[in-house]
Amino acid sequence: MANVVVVGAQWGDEGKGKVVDIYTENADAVVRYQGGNNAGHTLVVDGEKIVLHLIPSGILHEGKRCVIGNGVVLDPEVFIREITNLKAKGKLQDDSVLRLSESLHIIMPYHKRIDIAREAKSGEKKIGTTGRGIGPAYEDKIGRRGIRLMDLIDPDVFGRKLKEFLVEKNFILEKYLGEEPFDFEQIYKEYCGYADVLRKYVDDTALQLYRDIKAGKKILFEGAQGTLLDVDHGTYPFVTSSSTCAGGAATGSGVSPREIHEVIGISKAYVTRVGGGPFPTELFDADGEKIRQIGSEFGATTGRPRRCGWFDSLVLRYAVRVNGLTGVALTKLDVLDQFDTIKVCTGYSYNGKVLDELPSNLEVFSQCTPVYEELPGWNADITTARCFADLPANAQAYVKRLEELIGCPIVLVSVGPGREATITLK
Ligand code: 2SA
Ligand code: GDP
Ligand code: MG
Repeated sequence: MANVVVVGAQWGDEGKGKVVDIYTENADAVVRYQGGNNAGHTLVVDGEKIVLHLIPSGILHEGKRCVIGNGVVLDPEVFIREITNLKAKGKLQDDSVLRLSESLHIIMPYHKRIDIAREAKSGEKKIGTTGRGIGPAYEDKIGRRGIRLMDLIDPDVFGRKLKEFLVEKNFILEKYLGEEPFDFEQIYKEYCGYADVLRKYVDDTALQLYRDIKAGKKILFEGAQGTLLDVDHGTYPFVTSSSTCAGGAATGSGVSPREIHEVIGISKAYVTRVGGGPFPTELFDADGEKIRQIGSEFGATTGRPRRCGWFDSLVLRYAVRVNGLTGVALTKLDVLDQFDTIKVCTGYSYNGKVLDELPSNLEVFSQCTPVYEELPGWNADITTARCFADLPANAQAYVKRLEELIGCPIVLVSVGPGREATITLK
């Protein structure tokens, strides 16, 4: 009966795509509830790699409904490219499985231009966004000047709203950011073309999900980015502009919080972050580079190198708390196969004191330095392990120690990018 939310427990790219693909086996519908094509969720099935940006990671399972909820901001051009690519690979043969909330907000060309121009203007203080227009699109949503999918597919409403909103956007672009303004006719024509493709996917998805739940169907919610990128609970302002935590699953889909039964946090066996902002366990030495190379730590959307560091148990404890995690899936354990010693952060040193909880003040957080515990590595290839007993003793001890430190059961261990490289524990 469980409806499950999968969330990133760190700063994103924990391997949510892989885990959602696996969990889809036991679900009837998979729902993206926030973010947009800033996300890059990688699936490796039968050796074939697929990176999804908008479409839920359940799409490779035939017959499972894939829903893009009201909390997502959708770039129609990217969505159309993604469905075209999937169809070319022989997937998504039945369009009726893919449903778009009529209430989701549309990313417009001016959102992307503003995102990129603002970052360029911010110099040292830039967030390190993906440049996909995510922040500006959410600003317009909250500012009540967004264009929703239901507006886009009605040419009259779309034309009226676009004309009205473009006045302010062009003013900001020209006068404040020194950028080229947009031409109404050009956007209108281009986006009406997208609307014609999108129309058949549009639905009242909140109602559909309500009916599914009443009929006893199981829903899997797929979070994007991670807990510390949440606009409320993350390392603000170095965050994305949506509610990445488990609470976002309810508001971003229209499903009641009473219908959510489990929350699984996905965590790497170390930490990565892409973009700016504090990261206490970040490594600037050969170990960091080794993790980046072995773990192929490069952005799945932008290709940017990810910052790498040791496992931080304060981050995980925080994720357990703000998401109410019922379990943790620990990924990329195999990336640590070739280390003699592995460090784990157990506290932060700040102003002569040791903190054991993540400070909410960014000024404090930026000045925290990690207190480490050292564990022996296992120096063995674990990629073929398929049950816990297959892991070398030191790898087992590492997993057990993390479980103890974070205070939440580790329910899955991933030892490679492929679907098969997975150990289920509970
Ligand atoms: P944005 O574009 O406004 O959401 O950026 C704001 C911050 O959120 C971070 N962010 C991400 N962090 C990790 N992974 C993301 N997806 C891609 C991936 C990232 C990529 O899967 O690798 O390819 O670069 C993602 N999306 C947003 C971002 O770095 C900013 O810190
Ligand atoms: P997501 O955004 O959380 O879905 O994660 P990404 O797809 O951005 O990044 C995770 C990367 O790690 C992808 O390239 C995955 O194929 C890969 N991956 C996932 N789990 C494992 C694992 O256990 N071991 C290794 N080596 N790679 C993994
Ligand atoms: Mg990613």
